[in-house]
Amino acid sequence: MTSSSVGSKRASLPVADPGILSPEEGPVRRSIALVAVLAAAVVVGVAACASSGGAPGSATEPPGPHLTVVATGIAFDTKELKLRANQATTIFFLNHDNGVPHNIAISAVQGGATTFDGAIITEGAIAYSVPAYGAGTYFFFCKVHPNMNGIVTVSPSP
Ligand SMILES: [Cu+2]
Repeated sequence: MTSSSVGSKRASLPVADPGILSPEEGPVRRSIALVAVLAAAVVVGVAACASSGGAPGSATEPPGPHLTVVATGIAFDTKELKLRANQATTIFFLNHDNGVPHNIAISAVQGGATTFDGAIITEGAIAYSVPAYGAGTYFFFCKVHPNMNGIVTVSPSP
C-alpha cells in the first residue's frame, strides 16, 4: 500500500564508465562482471527452487536437471520434489540447522525400502546425484527426522 516511493529511485544505476577504465583495469572489471553473473545465477536458482534468500549454494551448476532443497527448523522448505522421468537429477541439499543431522532419502511409498539414500550432513551443503525414476509419485523424507517428508512427483519428459 505504501510502496509508491520504493520503486521510483532506480533511475540512475551505477554503470561502469568506460572512460575511466585504464587498460590495466580490464581484468578486474571482467572478474567483477563474472562475480555479478554468478551471484545473479545463485539468486535466480534459489528464488526458483526454494524462495528463501541468503543460501550460499554452489556457483557451478551441472548441465542436467537440478533443484535445491533447504532444511531449516527441522523441516524441509518444500513438500514436493518435481523430477523429470528417466533423467538423473542433482539435488543441492542445504542444511541450515547447524549441528542437526539431516538427509534426503526416497522410497516408493512411506515406510518402504529406500531407492535413494543421501549422505547425512550436519551443516553446509551437499550435491546429491539422484538416479532416474520412472514417471509416478514417490515419497521423500529425512532418515533422522521421519516427520520431515513430502512427495516426489516424477513427470514424463516432454
Ligand atoms: Cu532431519
